[in-house]
Amino acid sequence: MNKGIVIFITIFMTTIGLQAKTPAQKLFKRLAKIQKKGYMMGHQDDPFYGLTWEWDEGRSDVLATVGDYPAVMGFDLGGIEVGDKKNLDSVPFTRIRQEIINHHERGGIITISWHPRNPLTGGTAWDVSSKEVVKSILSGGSQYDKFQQWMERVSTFLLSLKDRKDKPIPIIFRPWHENNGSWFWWGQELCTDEEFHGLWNMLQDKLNADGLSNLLWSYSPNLDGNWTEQRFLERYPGNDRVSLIGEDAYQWGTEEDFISQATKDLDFIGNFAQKNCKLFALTECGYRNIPDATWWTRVLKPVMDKYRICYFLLWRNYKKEYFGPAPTQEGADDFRALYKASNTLFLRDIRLTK
Ligand code: BMA
Repeated sequence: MNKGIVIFITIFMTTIGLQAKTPAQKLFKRLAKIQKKGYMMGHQDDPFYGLTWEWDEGRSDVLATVGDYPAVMGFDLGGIEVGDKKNLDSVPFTRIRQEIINHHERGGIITISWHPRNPLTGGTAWDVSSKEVVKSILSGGSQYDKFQQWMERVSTFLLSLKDRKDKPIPIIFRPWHENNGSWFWWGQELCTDEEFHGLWNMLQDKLNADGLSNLLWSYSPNLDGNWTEQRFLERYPGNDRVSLIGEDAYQWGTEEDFISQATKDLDFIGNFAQKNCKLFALTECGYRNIPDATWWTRVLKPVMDKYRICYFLLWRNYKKEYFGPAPTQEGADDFRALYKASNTLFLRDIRLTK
């Protein structure tokens, strides 16, 4: 073919590609816009239960504390793979679907994680008794067929997430998270780099093939404190497979350790994300049961203020172990101060940003 025609066709196809935006591409644009104003507050399982209630409709500990919903809500699909009606934290999948639709309709953003059971042993996602699990579900492995069915069930649920006009709801999808730790069957010591890439690609290729154009893929290792580019790249799925890079960063030990590790990691990931045109977020964070009533504005906020993250997601408010605010919790006033800051974004701050 004539070279001129080839160039013309290439430009034409690229232009069409840019115009024909998928829901995931639109979400990317929206997040990039929001990120310029500040960072969003997110909460896992927010509309299902809180410190003093469970299963009521329309309630939220964040709403009760500050008068607005979180901008981002997180949901987990653990259990769907085996056909359970409720997820690993006893939330019915029908209710999860309904609250995803509710939050989308009110202008909020949704992120989904998945803690699948261990396909080789039948244990939980935290069953690390065998190092053969990832290998067993890849092509040629003994659990290959079973895992194909597990992915099919995830796909069916994701395909059912439609708005009132029957359009797919955009989702930040965050599988195989905290993979640099070794507490999940897909963790660092539980599979080789090659196996991890095989696992990521198998799920992503399957969901893409099923037409899920509404998934914005998030790669989220855990707080590390020792990233080098070389180490990070060993398991990074690749620029063509990831749109958002996040980190799950909790304070488990001292405040000094948390601040120094988080700062080191966010310096690295922030830089890497910017160089590679990726969004960047604290995809999970918190301080279990918030034993320090000033933690929000004294420890967490100064760390987050240094970076262009687009959101932080606090983990769920389960009575025995909670990470978000609640009106009855000692840190509630301090969380209200965090809410009032001009760079922290809740639902009302983002719902009109398209
Ligand atoms: C963990 C804990 C567990 C929960 C899991 C998945 O961090 O909160 O209780 O089952 O997340 O949500």
